[in-house]
Amino acid sequence: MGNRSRPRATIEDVTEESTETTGGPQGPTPAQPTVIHEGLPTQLPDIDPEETSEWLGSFDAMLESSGRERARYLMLRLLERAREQSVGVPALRSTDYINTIPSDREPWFPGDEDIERRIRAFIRWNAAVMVSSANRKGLEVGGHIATYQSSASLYEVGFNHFFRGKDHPGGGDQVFIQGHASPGIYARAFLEGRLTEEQLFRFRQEVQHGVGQGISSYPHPRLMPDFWEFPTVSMGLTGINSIYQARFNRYLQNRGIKDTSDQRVWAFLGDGEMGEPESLGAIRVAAREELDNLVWVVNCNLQQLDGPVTGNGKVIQELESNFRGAGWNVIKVIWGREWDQLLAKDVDGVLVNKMNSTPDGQFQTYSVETGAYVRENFFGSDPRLRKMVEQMSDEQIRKLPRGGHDYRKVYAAFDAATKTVGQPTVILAHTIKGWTIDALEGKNATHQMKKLTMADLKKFRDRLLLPISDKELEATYEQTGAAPFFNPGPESAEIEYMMERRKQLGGPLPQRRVEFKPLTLPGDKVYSELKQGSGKNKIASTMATVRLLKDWMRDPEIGKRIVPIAPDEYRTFGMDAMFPSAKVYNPGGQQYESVDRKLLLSYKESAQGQLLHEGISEAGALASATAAGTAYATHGEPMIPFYIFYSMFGFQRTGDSIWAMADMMGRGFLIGATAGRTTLTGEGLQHADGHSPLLAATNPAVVHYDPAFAYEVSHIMQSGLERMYGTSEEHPHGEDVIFYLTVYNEPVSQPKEPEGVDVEGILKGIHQVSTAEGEGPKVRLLASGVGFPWVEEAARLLKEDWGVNADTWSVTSWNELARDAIDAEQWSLNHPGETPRTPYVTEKLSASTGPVIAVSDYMRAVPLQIARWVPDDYRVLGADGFGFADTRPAARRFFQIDAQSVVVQALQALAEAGEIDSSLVKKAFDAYRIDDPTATKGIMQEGGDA
Ligand SMILES: Cc1ncc(C[n+]2csc(CCOP(=O)(O)OP(=O)(O)O)c2C)c(N)n1
Ligand SMILES: [Mg+2]
Repeated sequence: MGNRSRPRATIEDVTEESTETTGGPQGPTPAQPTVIHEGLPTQLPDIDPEETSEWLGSFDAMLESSGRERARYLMLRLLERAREQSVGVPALRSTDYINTIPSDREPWFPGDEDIERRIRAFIRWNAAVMVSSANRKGLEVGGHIATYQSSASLYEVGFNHFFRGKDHPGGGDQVFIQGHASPGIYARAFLEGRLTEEQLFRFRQEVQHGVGQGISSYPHPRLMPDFWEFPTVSMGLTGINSIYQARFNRYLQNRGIKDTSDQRVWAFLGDGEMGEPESLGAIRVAAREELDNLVWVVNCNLQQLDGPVTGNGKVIQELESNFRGAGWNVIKVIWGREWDQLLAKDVDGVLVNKMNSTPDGQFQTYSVETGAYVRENFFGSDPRLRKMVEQMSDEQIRKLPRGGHDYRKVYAAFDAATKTVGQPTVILAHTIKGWTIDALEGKNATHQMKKLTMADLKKFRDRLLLPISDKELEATYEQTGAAPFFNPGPESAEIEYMMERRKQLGGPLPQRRVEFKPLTLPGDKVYSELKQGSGKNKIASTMATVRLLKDWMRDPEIGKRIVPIAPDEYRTFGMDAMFPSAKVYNPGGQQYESVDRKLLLSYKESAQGQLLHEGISEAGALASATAAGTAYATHGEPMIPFYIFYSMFGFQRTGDSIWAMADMMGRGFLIGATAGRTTLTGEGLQHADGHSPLLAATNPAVVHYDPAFAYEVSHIMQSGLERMYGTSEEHPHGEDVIFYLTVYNEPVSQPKEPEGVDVEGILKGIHQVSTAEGEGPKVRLLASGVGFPWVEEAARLLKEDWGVNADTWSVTSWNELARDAIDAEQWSLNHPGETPRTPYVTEKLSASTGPVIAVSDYMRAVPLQIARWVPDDYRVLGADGFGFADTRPAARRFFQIDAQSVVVQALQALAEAGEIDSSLVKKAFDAYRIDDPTATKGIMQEGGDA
């Protein structure tokens, strides 16, 4: 012990050394033992100090006589024994840098290892040749060779022994394939006869041979809808999406919609990719919900794009502690079988210690160096290590393989993963990037290498033992600029074997299948309530939307297919009324008495619950929406996500996930509630959404609406259901779009639906609400969403105060109007000599005259999208800039989007057109003080909080 006389550490000298001593003997007195670092506290009173002291004494004696290695071994054995005897001790956060499954516990390997090696060699070759050919002179469309070469064994064990195809009686597995590994997946599909040689030659050429005739760079269901199921190349999304996919499978099971009990989700990720917050951010959800239907395989080639993932550290160890801490089953596959004999000789742990203490950056260097270098540097540091390899040649040392390339070790890991109950599993596989291609292996620049020279190809062929002659290689290279593909033909033993394996496992993979199930959609009756208006009351469009949702949920056909999703805001959106009936989904049910159990609307969780209450994770909620919105394809069960969120935290926060959902051809409703830059007044800058429609406009699958009235909401929601879940001549299986509605929490008077309302206009994006009557100058006022009452008020002021007549129009979708106009122009471009097609907005506005003033609670760029096609003077007001907290009138005056600002803008347009005297503009400006927000002090508002 000692060291008690050492002075207390001051802040300045709290170095690693001093912290170590303060936590040790200097710290708590012996009567209060230290708390085990991150483990269970040992603060229970010592009931037998004598016995304790004997144990400690024996430990000290053993340490003295046998040394630290032996002491460590015994401690670990004790921990293991304690666990065997069900004594609760904290788990270790990480284990030694060796395989989790010792060689004597590896299962019997049921395959033909030799034939599977040959299959792997063919696939490796074709994958590399495909990428290399796509980079021949004059084409150079890129691609990645090295990722698949590092992970071929991982995939092939899966394909030959584990992944279940769509025809499996259990429904098949769902496999997320690492984006950059796609060449290997195409190469396998080629051998299986699913892709032709011609298609391989068209890798990354998706239009020049005819649209859809090439094959896509990465997994993109939208581009190859019969092939890919899950888009993965935006790093990180595989992590979160696969977790929520596995969870959603359980949801379908628990709710009695589909038996998914025999379906597994596999996700392949890169070790660099684990740096994305979306990769690790949701792992505790998987553990909490005991998703033993989920297996992750992290391909730890220690390299990302430009260099090592953690040169100074050990990424596998770091990940192990993360996953263990989160409650996952972790299986490390670090070393190939050739190391087993060395480890068996490692009686004093010196080899394990060397493995534990060698940083990843150094392992990278060993992977490219000679055997002599490894002997000198890895084994040379200790005479015991040196001795261990003295019988081995340099070549044998150089070839000591990593576990991720050892087929049997990988098989053992997959086998253990599929037998694990109650926990998700992560397999951390140690590999070399570019393995088997000498020119690429382990080099920092490997990721970017896209082309192999003749010399590289020959070496690669030799290493794979492929029967391709130099002559054939050179002749084809000469002819096509690329090496020949290799396919021994369907009658060869290898292809027969692989086909048979797939047949046993339920058919080929990946595969996307849409077995369309038509739904009987609710009739008009369910929509009638919203069309009645709110009478004397005011209701916000959020409430109107939620009301319709509740009615949908009562529908006998579609009711159970609706998947309401919210991060943490059901109450905010008035949806807590659903708690008692629909209940919050929790596979564990509710094991506590709810604090509000005596209330009518108490919080209620159930394994059969319908509501997904995600906790504060928009990324998780969106991943749920994705799993639900693609269930029509991934499960043959159309499910209808209704994901409601603060609009500011939708497209801005999770836009990339929405993009992936669109790639997957997901469908459903995204409801951006509390929308607008000035409507959620109290919450301020970070909450004030003045631009989500613009972000939504960038996603071609997203149909955005900004309804003003409840009756518009009802038509829009009905149309969404019909377009996405109904059938039409053009889209017999429904349309692959996502509906995005921005709705508000400002209570407004909801008018009854006018007789003969222009439904087509509502759905296409614009309809006229009122028509100016009487003589005098005329303007047209356009507004969307919560902005409509401002133009209604402006029309009144214009008439009463300034003698100007104004038509009012509700623009339900600026985005759709702009898209239609762009389509029209493109059509015209493609039909030279024919009468140009008139955009819908132009057609609508051509029937009347007068300057057009547009306003919304968004930045000007939103209404400006249609500027080119408005057939008159067009002026736009908008809430550009950052939001802030104040009352709505103050905020709207600040941004100059309120009724008075609209009036002044309208008068200015008329004055410039010579329709009115320009002095009126100044008069109005002075009267309203539209440049002065203080003029709105004291104006009342209702319900401004979220
Ligand atoms: C979100 C995102 N950021 C950046 C990239 C560009 N990128 C492509 S591959 C890659 C490195 C991948 O490294 P790792 O995950 O370790 O994969 P592997 O080594 O298996 O190829 C990067 C940064 C991307 N695809 N997605
Ligand atoms: Mg990597």
